[in-house]
Parts: sequence; C-alpha cells; structure tokens
Amino acid sequence: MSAPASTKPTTDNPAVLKWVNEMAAMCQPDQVLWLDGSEEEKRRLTERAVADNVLLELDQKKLPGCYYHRSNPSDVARVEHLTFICTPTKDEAGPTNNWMAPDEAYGKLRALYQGSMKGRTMYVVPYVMGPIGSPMSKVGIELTDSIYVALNMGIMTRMGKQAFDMLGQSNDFNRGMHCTGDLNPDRRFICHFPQDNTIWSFGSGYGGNALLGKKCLALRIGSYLGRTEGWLAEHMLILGVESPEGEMTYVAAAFPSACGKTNFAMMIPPKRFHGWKIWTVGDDIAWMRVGPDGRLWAVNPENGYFGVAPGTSMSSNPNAMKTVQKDTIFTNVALTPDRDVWWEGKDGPTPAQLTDWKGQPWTDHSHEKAAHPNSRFTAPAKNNPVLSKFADDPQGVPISAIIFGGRRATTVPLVLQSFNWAHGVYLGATLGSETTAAATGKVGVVRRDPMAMLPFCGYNMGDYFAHWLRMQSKIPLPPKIFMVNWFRQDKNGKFLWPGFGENMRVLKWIVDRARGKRGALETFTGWVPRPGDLDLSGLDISHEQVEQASAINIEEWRRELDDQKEFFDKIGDRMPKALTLYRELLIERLKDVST
Ligand code: OXD
Ligand code: MN
Repeated sequence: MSAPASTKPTTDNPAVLKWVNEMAAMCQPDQVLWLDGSEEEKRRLTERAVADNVLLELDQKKLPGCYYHRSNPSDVARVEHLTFICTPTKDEAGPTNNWMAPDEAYGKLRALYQGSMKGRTMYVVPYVMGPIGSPMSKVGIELTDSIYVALNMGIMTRMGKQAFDMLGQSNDFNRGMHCTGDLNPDRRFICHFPQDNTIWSFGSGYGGNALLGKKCLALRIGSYLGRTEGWLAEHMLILGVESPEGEMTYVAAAFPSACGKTNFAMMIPPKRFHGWKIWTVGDDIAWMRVGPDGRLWAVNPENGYFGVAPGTSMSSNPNAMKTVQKDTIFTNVALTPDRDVWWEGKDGPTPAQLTDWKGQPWTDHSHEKAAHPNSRFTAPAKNNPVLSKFADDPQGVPISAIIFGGRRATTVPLVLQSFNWAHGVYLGATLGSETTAAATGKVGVVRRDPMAMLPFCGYNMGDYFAHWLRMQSKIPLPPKIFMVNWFRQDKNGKFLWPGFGENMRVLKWIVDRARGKRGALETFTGWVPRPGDLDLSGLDISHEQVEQASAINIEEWRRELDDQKEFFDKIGDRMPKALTLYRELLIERLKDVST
C-alpha cells in the first residue's frame, strides 16, 4: 500500500524540524509521516487502519464514513492517578494534582520512549485548537504511533496544513509526544510540563490520555497559559439560546465528566417553548477572554465531539444521534451482526445477539454490559444539526451566564444564582459531584470537583481560584453565575427532575436573570426562582416534585458546609481568604435561618 502522507517535512520551521528529529531519534520509528489534513489523506489512513484491524468498517449504507474501534480492555478511561503535572516545585502543581519533578519525568519517559516505535510509523499531527484566525487559538503538534489517534485528532481539531500556516517560523507551539507502548498500566504516564508547553504521554490509546489537544493541551496546559496570559481555559460547554424574537444569549456551563454536557449543549426545547432554539458552540471546553467591549468572549477550541455513547438516544439527544450518522468513529460500543453499533440506552429493542465491547459474543440474557459505560463516539462538529453559525467565528461569542452543575442526590437545589462574582467563584469552587465512569475508580462517590476542573487544572488549585477572583477586575461586564443540579433524588432514589429538554425551563430563568428581566427570591445561599417563576406548563410532574427538587434543607446544608472544610483545608494556605470567609459567612447565616 502506498504511503498515505508525506515522508518529507511539510514545514521549514526550524524549531519544529529540530524537535521532530529529536523525538524520532529517540523513538526510532521505521518512518515519519507528516499529515496535511486533506480528505484524500484521511481516506488512505482509514484504509490502512482497516487493513491493520485497528478499525472495522461499519455498514456504509446505514453509517457512511463510520468505523468501529475496540480498545485494550485495560485502557478505557482517563487515568487520573497516572496523570502528572511536572512543574519545578510540587507547590506549583498543588495538593490536588500528582506531581513529578520535570527531570525525573523526562528521564522516566525517555527510557520508555527509547526505541519504542521500532517497526512502527510516527505520525506528525499539526493542529490548531480554536477557530482559524482567532487571536485565542493555539497551535499544537502531536507525534504519535497510533493511527487511531491520528484519525481522531483529524475529527477533534483543525488538523493539517493550516496549523503550520498559522505557526509560520514561530517557536510557540505545544509539543505533544504520544506513544502507545505495550498498554501495560504499570508503564502508563500522562505527563504535563506547563513551563515547557510540552506533553509526554505513554502507554494509553484512550481519548483523554492520547488525543493531546483535548484535556492535556486545551485544559491542563491551557489553564496554566490562561493564568499567565490573563484568560480562562474551562471544562465548559458553550451554547446559544435564541428567543422567538431572535434575541441570542450565550451561556457557558461546567459539569463534571459524563454529567450530560453534550446533551445540554444540543438540547431541543420542549413544545411549550415553541420558537426557542438552542445552538451548540461547544460541548466540553471553553477558552474565554475579555473582549474590547468589556464582555467575556468564548471560543470552543475543539472541532468535534468525543461523547459518551451509553444513554444517547433519540429521546435523550436527537441531535447527537443525527451527528453520529456519518464520518464517526465509535469506540468500545457493541457491534450488531449486520455491522451497526449498539449501546445501553439506544433506541429500539435490545438486539438478541451482539458482539460486546471486548469482542465476546453477547446475548440479551448476558449480565455484563454490551457497551463499556465509557464507550464513546468521535464525531465532527459540522454534522451537528444545531451547530451555531458562530462556532468558527474568530471572535467567539459573548457570554452572559456561567453555570456550574454537579450530580448531587441531595442538598443542591435545581437552580441558584450567586449574589455576585466572588460568591459565584465560591459556588464553583465548592462544586461537588458523584463520580462517573469517565475516569477509572469507584463510581457514585461524592467528591469535590471545583469548576469541574479537578482532573484538568494544570497548576495549584488555590492559585486557580485566585485567578478566577482576580478576573473580575478585568471584566467590566461580567457574566452572571449560577449553579444547577439536575440529579436530585427522592427517598427511593428516583430522580425528581426530568432533565434533558426540560432543562430549558431552568435555562430560560437563567437567561431572563442574566438579562435582568425576572425577579428572584433571596435565600441564605443565593437567589432562587420565586414560586411561579419557572415555567412549568405542560410538564407532567407534580409541583411538589419540583419543590422537592428545589428544596434547600438546612440540615443537609450544615453537613455540606462541614464537608467543604475538608477540601478547603486540603488546598491549604494558597486557598484565597475570600472563599474561606464565604464558607464561614454561610455557617453564620445558617444559624439565623435555622432559629
Ligand atoms: C471527557 C471527560 O471525555 O471529561 O470529556 O472525561
Ligand atoms: Mn470533559
């Protein structure tokens, strides 16, 4: 088969050539291929991946351009315990990150990379995070021996020639080194060197560990750059809400992994909201900077969706289902005998027979899940029927509201607005959520996940909070800050709020509040909708149920505030005083409201 890309460098940038040569000398691949991002190249790479059994072709009539990949069963999620921030001092990485000294990390990984690509190809993957031509965008280059990673990067980023065009002769690019290795979890390391704008990843092919533009560059390195350069890199979706009159309001929302960000970003408003539309700008990451008009402007650095498949259906997210009908790579879902894909929660009857995500025969009597709970689709943003026409705009979109949301069975009400910016930062900083399958470890335990950034902040979390607090003085017209919880349960463990499209009712209140159009009730912990403020017409759940979902229970809050202390103490003396004082203020206020 002919080479699918150029073996000759496609740039004369001396810094790039020097670095690629050094890395190739270390890894010793049989060949180095420079990707240009063309359709022809994609076709040839795909052919090669199919020939090598990395991808399996799905039914091309039903799912044109779609392929299936099964990973090693030990390599199905992000590995937070093997993810390191390699700053000169441990204090810079902070108590919530694993730290390794840069020399030690470079040494350890150099030994693993040495000769690791013998008999393999090294793909040079140049890419841009953010819209082409945007002052907010950044160039990265990923070197990888995984054709699967190269193809996924082609979907998730603006990959190819335009990255070298943007870079020109500059040395300012992220150096991302990825090698699959033998996938032994004992030899798996995801190391970030913020000061060097460098990522070294070894021993995993999983998205969050191996597609280096996403969590590694856009969040961990991005957050570090954001602090140094005065902007915010956040684990947030971005959506536009269009009213029937055509008025657009943009919202950014942070939820921990696998809590429905993709669903929220592509939501279809219920019938009651006839004429309202939601437009997706991004489903996972926001880069936000103050614009000349004093507002906060956001771009989505990504160009595709790496979404969780299980639970995605025509009822939960019709737009995602339409998005994955073509040019999509499915990973670790189940396969039907006629080469279609299936996962738990997909529409229609459960097929009687499948091949499960491990490649084993599966029947509807099997006790195991057919698709891995963290199985994924990688789909181009341009497939999304509700993609915002501003998703590629170099200026980004102006943000009027920021939402923090966790998965909490108790305590946190359906929606709450902060009193001001600093209180909003406090709400974000104390965000708690029950763990999901997106990372290895126990599922369903409440952990603090401030701003949904706990696994993704590339420096000391205390300094990150301080950066958020300081940003206020840079934003003359700041967005309003809210907290939501779609996951409140009753005594029997049943969800109280229907979620999905019905979240529009809460979003509408948020938009009205951000525009100063609607009143609210002051509680000790923030502003909440007054009775009748949330439009509940046509919703077939009782008002009592909505009340329960919105309840602020004093005893639960007492425990919550106690629990927050443990996390604040963990951050130590870098924790901004303003936030510890907010907690103390709330404890005092609780005494007033409970007497
Ligand atoms: C993701 C995650 O894949 O947060 O977006 O794990
Ligand atoms: Mn995410």
